[in-house]
Amino acid sequence: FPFGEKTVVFVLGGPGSGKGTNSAKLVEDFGFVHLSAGDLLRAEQKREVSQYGELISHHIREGIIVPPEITIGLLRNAMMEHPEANRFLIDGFPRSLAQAKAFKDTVCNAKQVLYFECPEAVMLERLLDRGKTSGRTDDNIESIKKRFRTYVNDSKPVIDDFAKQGKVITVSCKGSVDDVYKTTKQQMAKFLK
Ligand code: UP5
Ligand code: MG
Repeated sequence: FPFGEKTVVFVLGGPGSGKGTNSAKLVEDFGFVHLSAGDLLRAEQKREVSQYGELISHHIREGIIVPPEITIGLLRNAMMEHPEANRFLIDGFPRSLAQAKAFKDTVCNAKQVLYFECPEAVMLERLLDRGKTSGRTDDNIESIKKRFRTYVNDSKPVIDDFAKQGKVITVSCKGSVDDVYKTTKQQMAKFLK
C-alpha cells in the first residue's frame, strides 16, 4: 500500500453538520490535505468525458450513495496527487460499512474519525440557508430529507463502528463557526501529539 504510513482521518457527520467548514480550517493549522468525497464526485460529474456524469447527478439529487468503486477510485487518484503529504482528511466518506471495508482493503486503514454531532433541525436550517446561494442540486427540502434518511440508515453505523474501536473524536456542532472550530482544533492537536 502506498498509503500505509499516512495519517488518514475520516471527517463524518450528517449533511450540513460542518465537515467542509472545519476541514478547511484544519488544513491551515495542521497541514492536512483535504479531500471531500462529495466535491470529488461533483467535479467528476462536470467532466464532459466522464462516463459517470448522469449516474452521479442522479445519486446526489436523490441523496443516495454512489457505487463505492467510483468514489474510492476518485479518492485514491486524489491521494496519489499528493505523494509528499503525510496527513489526509477524507471528508464525507465512508458513508456505509461496505464502503469503509472496501477502503480499508484497497487503500489504507484510517487512524481516526472526526465526528460532528448535530441535531437534524440545526442541519436543516443550515442547509436551507446555504441552498439560497450554493447552487447544489441537493440543497432543497426534498433532497435534504432523503440525505437525512441515508445518513441515519447507512452512514451513522460507520461512526458507531469506529466508536466501538475507540477511534472517534466527537465535536458538537452547536455554537458559532469559531466556537466549533476551537474545540475541533484542540481535539485534533491532542490526537496528533
Ligand atoms: N455552518 C457550518 N458550521 C456552522 C456553524 N457552527 N454555525 C452556523 N453555520 C455553520 O456546512 C453547512 C452549512 O452550514 C454552510 O453553509 C456553513 O457555512 C454553515 P458545511 O461545512 O458545508 O457542512 P458539511 O457537513 O460539509 O455539509 P455537506 O452538505 O457538504 O454534507 P453532505 O454530507 O450532505 O454532502 P457531501 O458533499 O459530503 O455529499 C453529497 C452527496 O454526494 C451525498 O448525499 C451522496 O449522494 C454523494 N456521496 C456519495 O455517494 N459517496 C460519498 O462517499 C460521498 C458523497
Ligand atoms: Mg461538505
